[in-house]
Amino acid sequence: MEAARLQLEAECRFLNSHTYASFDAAVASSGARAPPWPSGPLDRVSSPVKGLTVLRSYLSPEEHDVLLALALEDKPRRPPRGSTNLCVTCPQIPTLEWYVVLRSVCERLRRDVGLPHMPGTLTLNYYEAHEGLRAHTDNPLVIAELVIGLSLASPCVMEWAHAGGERWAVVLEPGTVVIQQGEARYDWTHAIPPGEVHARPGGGEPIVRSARVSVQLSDFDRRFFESEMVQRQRLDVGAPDGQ
Ligand SMILES: O=C(O)CCC(=O)C(=O)O
Repeated sequence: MEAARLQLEAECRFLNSHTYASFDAAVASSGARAPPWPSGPLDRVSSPVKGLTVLRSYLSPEEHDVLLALALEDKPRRPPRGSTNLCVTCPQIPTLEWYVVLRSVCERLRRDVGLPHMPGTLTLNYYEAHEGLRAHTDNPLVIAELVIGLSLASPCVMEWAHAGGERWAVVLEPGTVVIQQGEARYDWTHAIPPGEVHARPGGGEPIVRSARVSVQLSDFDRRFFESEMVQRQRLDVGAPDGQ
């Protein structure tokens, strides 16, 4: 498994360098600009989860609003799916508009927390107020180590659990950035409980949820997109019941 994971990391880096070269050329000729970087101190949440970085209020309001508008523009028209959220994965960052702002946020993360590179696959998660996400660890044979999540639109609680029984929970406010590496990525699960109200970890006013979006950057093995499962889902997108 270790060899497969290392090969996946190397392939993703190779593919990314090609994708970025063509995007960078297009950005330069289009004159597209990302929102200015915010100033102010880094608000880093301390946690017992090794390899996890949680940065509160990391996105500027302008970055937040640009990303939310892009995510809502790209939202597939499908009915809510009960207790679990709608998730869309794009093999590459789909447009220049997405690239410009995500590239800028990743450059800032490199400056602030030493982000090693910008991942090249975009996953959008859409939640209705009552929807959650089951406890899981992102599959290490499909997704490389580095996973970055940007929280948008409304707050929720994310729960972390270690196989050894340790647990931790954190509020993800709009504008929070979560980076998973190392143990956080491989030895802990993360989940968002369903329900329109989340108890605040440590007590205090409960969180009344509304629709939420998360933008995730990671490196997927391209074989995933060729897999039968994904091809079947693609064919199903236009099905009459929308599922
Ligand atoms: O919505 C989030 O913040 C987390 C999403 C996630 O964990 C996933 O897509 O695997």
